[in-house]
Amino acid sequence: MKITEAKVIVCSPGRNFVTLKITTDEGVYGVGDATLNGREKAVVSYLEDYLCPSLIGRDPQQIEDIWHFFYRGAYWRRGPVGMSAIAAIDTALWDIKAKVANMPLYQLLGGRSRDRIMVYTHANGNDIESTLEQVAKYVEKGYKAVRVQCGIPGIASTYGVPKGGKAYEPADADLPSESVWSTEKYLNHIPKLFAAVREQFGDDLHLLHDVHHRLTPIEAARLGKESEPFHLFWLEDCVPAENQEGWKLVRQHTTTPLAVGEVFNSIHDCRELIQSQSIDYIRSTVVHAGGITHLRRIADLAALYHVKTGFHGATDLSPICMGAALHFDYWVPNFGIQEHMPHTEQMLEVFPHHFEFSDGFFTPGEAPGHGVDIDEKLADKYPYKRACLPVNRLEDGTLWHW
Ligand code: KDG
Ligand code: MG
Repeated sequence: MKITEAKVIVCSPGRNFVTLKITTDEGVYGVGDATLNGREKAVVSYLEDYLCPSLIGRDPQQIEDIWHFFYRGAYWRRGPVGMSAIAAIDTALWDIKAKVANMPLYQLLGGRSRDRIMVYTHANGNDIESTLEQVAKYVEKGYKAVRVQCGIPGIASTYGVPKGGKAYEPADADLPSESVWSTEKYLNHIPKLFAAVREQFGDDLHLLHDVHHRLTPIEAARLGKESEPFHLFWLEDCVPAENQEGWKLVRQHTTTPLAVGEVFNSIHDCRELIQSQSIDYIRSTVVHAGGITHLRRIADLAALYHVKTGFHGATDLSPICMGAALHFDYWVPNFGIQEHMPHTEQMLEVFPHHFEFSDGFFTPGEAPGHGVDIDEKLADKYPYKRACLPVNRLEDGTLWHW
């Protein structure tokens, strides 16, 4: 079997997605997600100008060798652009292998380790009251786990909270929009949200929160400590993680479980965090962390240190990433939870899929491969439109982490 075509498809059914389709001389094809929110075209160029030409004529069954050809062979290693491109190739190749084997991908990985996959979704509101209404809506839909974010008094807008009643979309402008951040106001307010959720919904609902990289380790330690009475499932990205040592400080001060990794693209980004047992959940997912092949290495390392998976699943990862992640979740022994920020009907129409949601849980479906395809004709109707992520400044104008 030989690869005859590797085509990059860019579309924007409500938001931008980059998809790689690899076709073989036997007619079997596979698809992979290559979307890097706000930097989509950089991955398109990396694939089209450098990687795709080298794929033609190769045996698509040699997934491991192809992975190393593009990782070691590039000389320049790691980084979100390169690793997202490699991930797309890897995902498409696993899709092909599973289709050739006539098996759903999870069977090829080793079979399922659970009956269904617990997901969490996002409840967001301008204030505590409207956030509680959202939580109630998702509990009603069957979700067992909900991430809560709310507006902070005195701050005009904040991460995770939509403007004007629309669905939350972070890449909101042609050029980066600017928001203002106050750590003090946030720290004084956010524990009140957790208290209100527990008060109204009791102890059984799994409660999550995303700090989105905005605190220093000692500030995160304070939030972790103050959150302890509300038994969070996790506190996510409480500090930026380039300095992996910083997390040890947070860890020493709190028993609140910690999650990190949606911006990681390599096992080396989380090696120290995992080995020092500074975290509880690793969030790197298929599209940004080198595909199934590399994510498997991360999950296996994590398992040795009691760290579970909790893959990133925002809407800027395409339904293809979601499908592949769900197969991985079905198999991976140290599964924790899967994020689910629902795609719109318009997006789901472009990506026909087999995964199913019921009562707070997903199953990946039994179709051969990862079970997600792209309708190219429909995709063509939605041309790319540049959309950038915002930047964040402190109240005195200093550029901060968004
Ligand atoms: O593109 C950035 C988003 O994927 C990110 O802001 C979402 O933090 C996020 C999450 O936890 O889903
Ligand atoms: Mg996050």
